[in-house]
Amino acid sequence: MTEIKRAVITGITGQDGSYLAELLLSKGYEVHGFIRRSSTFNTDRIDHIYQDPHDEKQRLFLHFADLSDGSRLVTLLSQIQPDEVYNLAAQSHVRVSFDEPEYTADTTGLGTIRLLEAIRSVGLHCKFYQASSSEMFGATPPPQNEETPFYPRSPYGVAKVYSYWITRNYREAYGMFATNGILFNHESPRRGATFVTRKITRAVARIAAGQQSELFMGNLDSVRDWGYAPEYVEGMWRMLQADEPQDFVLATGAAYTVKDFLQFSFERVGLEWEKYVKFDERYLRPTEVDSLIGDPSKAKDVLGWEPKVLTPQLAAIMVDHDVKAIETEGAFLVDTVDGVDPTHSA
Ligand code: NDP
Ligand code: GDR
Repeated sequence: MTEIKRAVITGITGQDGSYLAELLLSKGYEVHGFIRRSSTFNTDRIDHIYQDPHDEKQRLFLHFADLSDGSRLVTLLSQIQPDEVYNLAAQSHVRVSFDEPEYTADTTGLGTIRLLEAIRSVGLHCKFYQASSSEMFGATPPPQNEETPFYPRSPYGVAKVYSYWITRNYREAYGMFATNGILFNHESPRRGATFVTRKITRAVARIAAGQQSELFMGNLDSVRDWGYAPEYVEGMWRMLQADEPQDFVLATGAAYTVKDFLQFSFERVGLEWEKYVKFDERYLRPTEVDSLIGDPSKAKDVLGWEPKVLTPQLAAIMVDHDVKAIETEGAFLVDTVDGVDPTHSA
């Protein structure tokens, strides 16, 4: 009988964590998700895969653990004895990282060292995946690949650079199978509502339904390389199945502006974006990342990973989902006055 593989996912309640949990369960893994305690339910994205603890065949287990709490990480890892650890938890919003720089450094940066130290001190021989980001390239012009120098432009980007290097350091110092996936923007119907793509597609659905008349946005000229999240979590898994621990860029290689994404999304419901979108400087960042376009050649050559969904199709998938959600729910279940975040900064 083959041993069941055991994986830990931090950030399992996030966009990527939920898709990765589905993928690993479909591959027969036992999955342990770390979630943080909240006064409201934060498990919406994984409720559909929740398994009753009374079920003898249960393979999804949830544990309270915050990346700010190192001793808890030690306790859980020594109990679980995982084969693979995916570190996806982070304060992941770039604009918010300017409001909360210290908290972002603590979770997005120091959280990684707490997890790596927990693995080392427990003496685990597990593989480790770090959710690194194209935001680390920041002001360095595209195309960006594994050799491109970092020039982060936000407290978030700086914290991710720390996590990138500490992951490499543990690989080199202790021989750990520790890998950085340097992922460019990837989106889906599960994308958080304050990231630009989902903010747009939710607004499009609301405008089409007559529930909203304006959409306030920041810089429409930035260039991004938007891929489809379910394909990117497959890439994460492949990185941990490689012969050696290495760092990989995952991207589509195609470039679009925020304006392009607006156009694809509004066109999907037969509307012109220019009639609805208004500028609001609150959505600008003190320093912007102008252009991120990834070169995923290494992932293709070594891992056989290739993205299929490109940005125009991605916008269609997300708009269709949000239009349907409004038709079935009447309105989005969680909503604020104009469909954006309550602080009006993200
Ligand atoms: P999300 O913001 O959707 O999810 C982040 C997850 O981290 C959530 O589960 C959140 O919990 C959890 N979390 C936040 N703070 C803590 C903490 N202090 N302790 C424990 N858990 C915490 O991000 P994505 O799924 O989009 O991204 C996954 C990872 O990949 C992140 O690290 C992100 O920075 C990185 N990344 C993302 C890219 C993208 O385009 N999506 C591109 C490159 C990197 P809760 O649900 O309670 O908020
Ligand atoms: P990003 O994603 O900063 O690239 O980080 P986001 O969707 O927030 O912004 C993309 C670009 O759109 C511009 N923009 C706006 N952004 C938001 N959120 N709201 C607006 O109203 C708005 N108007 C214009 C931004 O200025 C920016 O240029 C994401 C996160 O998932 C990170 O965790 C991840 O590491 C990177 O992608 C890769």
